[in-house]
Amino acid sequence: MLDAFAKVVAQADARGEFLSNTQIDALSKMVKEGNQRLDIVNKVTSNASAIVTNSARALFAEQPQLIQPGGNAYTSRRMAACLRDMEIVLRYVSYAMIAGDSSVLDDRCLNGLRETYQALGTPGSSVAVAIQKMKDASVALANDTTGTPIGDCSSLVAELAGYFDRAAVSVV
Ligand code: PEB
Repeated sequence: MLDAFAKVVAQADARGEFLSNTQIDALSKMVKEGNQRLDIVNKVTSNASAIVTNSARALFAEQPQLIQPGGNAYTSRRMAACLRDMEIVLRYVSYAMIAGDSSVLDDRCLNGLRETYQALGTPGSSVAVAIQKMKDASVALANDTTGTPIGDCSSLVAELAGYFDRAAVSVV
């Protein structure tokens, strides 16, 4: 598991070189935006339960067959597994966001997930829709400047969206 700093060190060390100016500039930008990054992670983290529940509700409204007899979220056991899976993905996205690097998400959550869903007979495409809904909710929260100083968070929001996209693509 790497963060943005460890990643750059690993890359430079693999070449036996000092950090490049480009690498230092990118890290410098990351430090400057540190408080905004923390705010975004805090918003996602403190609203995790609402993000998961609302996204699940929206998924089941669009794909009601999932909660009908024979559906992949039918019976409270499967429903619980589904909500838990969504929460796990959101949690790892929040870790990637704080680290500024996707490796924790890739290695500990997404690696092998598509195959797991295939083996379980759980529709990966529906999981991807659930993840996209969590992305929309999280991006909306990150863009909501109520009560916070207005600054340009667009690159951080794009980074956040990118982690969700990465997760969604990996299960289809
Ligand atoms: C991944 N999900 C399930 C299982 C595993 C995961 C390993 C099988 C074991 C179990 O049930 O606990 N676990 C999960 C994950 C990590 C992990 C992401 C990462 C570290 O360790 N059902 C639906 C929706 C979708 C869903 C489409 C959006 O209708 C999910 C939620 N996951 C779902 C369901 C099961 C499951 C298991 C229903 C239970 C499947 C079954 O037993 O029939």
